[in-house]
Amino acid sequence: MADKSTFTTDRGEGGETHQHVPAKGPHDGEDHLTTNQGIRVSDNQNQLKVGARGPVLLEDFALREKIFHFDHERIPERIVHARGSAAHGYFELYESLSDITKADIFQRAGEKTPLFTRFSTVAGGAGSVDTPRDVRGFAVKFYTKEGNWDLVGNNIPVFFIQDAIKFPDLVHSVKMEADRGYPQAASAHDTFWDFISLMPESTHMIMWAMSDRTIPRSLAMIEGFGVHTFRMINAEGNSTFVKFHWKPKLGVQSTIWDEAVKIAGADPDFHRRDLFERIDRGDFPEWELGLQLFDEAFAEKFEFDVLDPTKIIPEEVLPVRIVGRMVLDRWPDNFFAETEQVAYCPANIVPGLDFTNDPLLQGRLFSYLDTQKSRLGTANFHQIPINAAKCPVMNFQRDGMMQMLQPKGRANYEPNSLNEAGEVTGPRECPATGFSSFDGADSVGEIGANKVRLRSESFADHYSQARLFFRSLHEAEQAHLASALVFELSKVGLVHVRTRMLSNLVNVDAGLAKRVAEGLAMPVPKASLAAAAPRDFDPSPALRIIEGPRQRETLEGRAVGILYADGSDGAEVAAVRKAVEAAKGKPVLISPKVGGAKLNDGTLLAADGQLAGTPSVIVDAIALVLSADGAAALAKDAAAVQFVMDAFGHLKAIGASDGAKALLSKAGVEASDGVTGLGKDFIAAAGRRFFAREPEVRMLA
Ligand code: HDD
Repeated sequence: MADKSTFTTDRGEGGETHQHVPAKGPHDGEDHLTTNQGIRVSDNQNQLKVGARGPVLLEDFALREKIFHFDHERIPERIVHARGSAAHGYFELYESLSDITKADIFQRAGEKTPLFTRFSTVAGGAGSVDTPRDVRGFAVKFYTKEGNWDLVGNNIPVFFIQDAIKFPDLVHSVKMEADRGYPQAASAHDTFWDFISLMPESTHMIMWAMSDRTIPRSLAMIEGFGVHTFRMINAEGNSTFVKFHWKPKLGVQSTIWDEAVKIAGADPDFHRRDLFERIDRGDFPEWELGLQLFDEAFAEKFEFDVLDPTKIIPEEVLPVRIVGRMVLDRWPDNFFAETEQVAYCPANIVPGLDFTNDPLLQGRLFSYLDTQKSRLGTANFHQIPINAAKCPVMNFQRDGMMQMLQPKGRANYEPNSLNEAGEVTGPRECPATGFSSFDGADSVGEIGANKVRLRSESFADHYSQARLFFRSLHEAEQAHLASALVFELSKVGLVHVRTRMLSNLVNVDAGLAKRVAEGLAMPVPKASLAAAAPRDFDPSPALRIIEGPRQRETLEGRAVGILYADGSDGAEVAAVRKAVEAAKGKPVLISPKVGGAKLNDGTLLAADGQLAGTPSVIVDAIALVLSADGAAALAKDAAAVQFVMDAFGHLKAIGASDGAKALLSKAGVEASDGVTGLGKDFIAAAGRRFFAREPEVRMLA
């Protein structure tokens, strides 16, 4: 077979000859293009035709195989959490927990366990934007020496519903509406609020969903929660209850709603890109693993049922014990092979951990295994490298579609006596080291003797913790939450749904209900019937972001946009850039043209982004390093004016050179906290948002 790197195609018209030269490659080495059957491909540019202008031949197997494979490239997207981004990393244990659990991953301080973590939105499809108002999935697959442990949580510690049987209804209501096929990735529509207003148990989760938690600044700045109460079992077989927490090293930070909406347009992949770039530049995202550990006596006296997934245990009541950290330090080689094919399942746990009877968790234990078969097409999905355990896997499960293993020998059942001595061949069960379930012998594990379709009375209080959450927030966050409710309910056409939702809100907080009703220009209805009267608890500062224990006002891990143009002072640009880097921030150079601008010292400084394509919503603070002429020119450019106006409206620090005045005044920037020169005070301000400015720039509920 001729190995042609250059060939000629006779176009057949006027004797004209068309030369096609494929890009140079290692054609004489080992890297030959082949079909999936290993046949070398001679031409990957032209299909086999009867003459240059003739029909295609069916015998072109290279063409047919390639198109056939392409036609089947997509697999069903996840029914929820379809949009996600993931990375590899490790878990490092700080201290041995051998007194509490026998799980191998928690035995030896300093030991690292590889893991793969996927973050996701819930409602939107795989191609939807990264920044809708939505819960974020936080799923971690630990490849432990005793098999895979999946901690499949969210960035919110509670859930919408108490029984798994309601999950399909919840998801149907939030996804695009059945008849019209919209809206995509948005809860602000009739069916969602219709369902929610009829499900009082969702009220606590709704408070979180309407709070700033659902519009995070970065995936590296969200908390994670295992939600359910689990058990840890030690070598003696004793059980300790546990709730899992992930605490981000960079602190918890959110965007402003108007900002999140604009980011969706500016960069639909905002969170994915951000995660990729952090890892790419070596700023590895990091979280600490925290545990809330408690015993039966605590569970007995706690005001709520620890099996109820719509309830938290406030950190002030039961502190979070930090036991290790997770570092994400490697982006997947291939998005599809890893991020798309990874199959999490809450039922994947290891000896030393156990479930509780939380009815939502119990339902999840079925759902995930089932969905993987549907998505990945075969019961052998566990053999895909990203899902494969990194410890020996031995059993007699056999065959099935896409079987990748070739087990040897005659034994495919157990017990057997197939070897010459008449003994069992192959792996055996092990009562001592195998996974065993806690015997349930405590008041939390107790199982009623009758088959019933009942919700426990102890799950009946739907409002007290919703109230606790709302009242624990900073006043700016309360205003955001109230405004989010107004925004969402304003998109609800069915007036009776809005009214019913307001009735539920009266049970949460009369002031909140009044603010939302005023925002909708509707009367406040009577409180809806509550199964249990709401109670008052001491606020939990750990629940607030602003001025809470997880807020970090720092430039570390944050970005500063430096806007410059022709005539800008080169020394000033350099100084701001250096100061941002010294504060562990990321400078982003922005100028009207990506090739750069000519500074006053005559040098051409290339930009990271073109002004029109790099709005201020993608950075945390802005520095305007402009000459008077430069600012006057930019004052006539909508992108520049919007750049500054948005930074001000999104409560960011603005540092400006003396020359920048014309642009500041065109953008309506007034003297305000956080509007500074370019010196130290700017760097000090740049890691913060100025919430006190908000009433000047936005009407909130
Ligand atoms: Fe779920 C995916 C988290 C309740 C059924 N869920 C999924 C993912 C996360 C969660 C993070 C994405 C995993 C990934 O990145 O691939 N889900 C939760 C949390 C819940 C919860 C924290 C409540 C505490 N989920 C829940 C219930 C059911 C499901 C009650 C069904 C009874 N979830 C699924 C699923 C998904 C899923 C349909 C879709 C894709 C997948 O599993 O692999 O099985």
